[in-house]
Amino acid sequence: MRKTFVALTAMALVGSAAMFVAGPRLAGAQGGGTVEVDVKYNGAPVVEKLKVNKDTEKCGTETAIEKVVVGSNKGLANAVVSAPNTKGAKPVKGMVDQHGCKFVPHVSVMTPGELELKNSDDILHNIHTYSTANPAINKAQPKFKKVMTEKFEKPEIIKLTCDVHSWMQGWVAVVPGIAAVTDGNGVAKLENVPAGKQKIEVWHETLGKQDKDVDVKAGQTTKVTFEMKGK
Ligand SMILES: [Cu+2]
Repeated sequence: MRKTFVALTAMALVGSAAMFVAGPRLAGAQGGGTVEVDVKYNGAPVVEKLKVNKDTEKCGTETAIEKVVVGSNKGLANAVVSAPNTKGAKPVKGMVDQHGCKFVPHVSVMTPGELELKNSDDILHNIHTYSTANPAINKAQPKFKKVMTEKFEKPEIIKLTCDVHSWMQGWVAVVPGIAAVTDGNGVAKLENVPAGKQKIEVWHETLGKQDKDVDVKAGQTTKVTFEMKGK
């Protein structure tokens, strides 16, 4: 009975997602532009190294907690870039793997809906979120459970931790608009952003938040640079 219900729900979700994608994509192709966001940080990288003494065959004996990752040309990695007020963003399912006793990717974005949490480590993990707008999750994921699906319906930046491995930390940004995460060079591209004045927001786990208004032009790439300040 439960299986049937899950299958029907899944079909309904796939169906509505497909319809949802078709509409805005057409609109975007006609009236959208690209916003290329450069996030810079003038300070030093912050990486904390820790000795590990648990599940070392999967986790290794040392781990690095990368709080501030700075690449070439002072580019800041792992920053969430978004146009939070854009309507009809293409649905993006959340996807995070627990691999080598780390959340991979360390920072990711999703539209409100489902997060797929993988466990490719073959050991027990226990996801623990500090969400407040969404129900908090504190759930064991034994080694045989390769995938767990959770729901985050409300916009929020959620911290992920693991109660088995205290050093594990990750972030999932639930954003209703168009969003992306900066790469190793501090660059992220927002595609199909509706033309006109749009608020562009940047968030980083230790360097905080900034926003700027950008004039987006249809069929063109608009560049915007943010300088994050140390705390
Ligand atoms: Cu874990």
